[in-house]
Amino acid sequence: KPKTALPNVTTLEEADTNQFAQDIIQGLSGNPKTLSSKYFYDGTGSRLFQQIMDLPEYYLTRTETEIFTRQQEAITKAFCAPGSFDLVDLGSGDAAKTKILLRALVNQAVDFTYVPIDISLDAVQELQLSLADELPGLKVAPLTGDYFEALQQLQTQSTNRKVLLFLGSNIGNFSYPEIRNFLKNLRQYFVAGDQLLIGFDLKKDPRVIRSAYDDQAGITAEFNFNLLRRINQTFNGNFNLNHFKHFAEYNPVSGEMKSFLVSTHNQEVTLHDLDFNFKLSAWEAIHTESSFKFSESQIKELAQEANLQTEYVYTDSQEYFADVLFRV
Ligand code: AVI
Repeated sequence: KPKTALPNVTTLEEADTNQFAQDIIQGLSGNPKTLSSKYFYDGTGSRLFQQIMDLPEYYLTRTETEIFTRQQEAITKAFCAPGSFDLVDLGSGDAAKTKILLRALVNQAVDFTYVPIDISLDAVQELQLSLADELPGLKVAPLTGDYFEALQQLQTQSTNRKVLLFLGSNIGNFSYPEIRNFLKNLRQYFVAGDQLLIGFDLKKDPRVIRSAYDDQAGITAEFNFNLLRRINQTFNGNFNLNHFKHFAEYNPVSGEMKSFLVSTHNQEVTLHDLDFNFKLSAWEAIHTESSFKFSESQIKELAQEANLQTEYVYTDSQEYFADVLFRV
């Protein structure tokens, strides 16, 4: 990808190809085999995810949009303490949901700066253009790259109070130890009075959850396959996509929604540029993603462990999803 940026986008590190290579070799050498879902999001992957968010089965985006649409006043009021603040949006993407809150804040003439942070430079640039068009008065200071590097960068350029958004159940793509670690790391960038609004997908009818990750149109399967396509392209590999099946399984005890690519044949795959080859047995699975679902008590427990105060829990009419506001 070209390393170009709009003049006022601060570019941190490009997705690190060495790290990608290392993670792939490690994941495919292990037992069970794994690939990290953080590598889903190249250009094609991000476009497929946009399509997923519009699928009838994928309730997450719609329910969080409902929360923001119906409760925008309460949510934005809860952000506003005296003085200006930075509204930091981790993994902003196209910010479709955040824009509901941004519009409400702009309409209330609140003094704040919007700081979208995304790993994808393309996404941040597109967002910046669309915001200039849709909310011309808004102050925007985007950052791209790794979340924590971006937060570090933000420390050097602003001393404003922070309200951090981590929406869309992105937190569900972390394991519990990763969530604990993430919240602990975040705390380093906060001072007393800062706030966090985190979107959690809630436990519900297991069938509703499973079909969100195994849609009729097969877009989620494509999204999963795209990871193999990306590896083929990046490292001159020969994954044969016709020799895999997408499979998604939900465990209602652990709340873990797991996605796999299952090998339909005994096969050998070579990633030429990495001088790496490995074998897959027939029906051996590669675990590609976990999307955890939470109960309210699990959320409160995580908050307590991270020493965060739970201020409000906003839910949709079906209680499918919760946006929880925490205070440091
Ligand atoms: C980005 N993340 C919250 C999505 C999820 O629901 O875990 C990614 C996704 N995977 C399959 N469908 C959507």
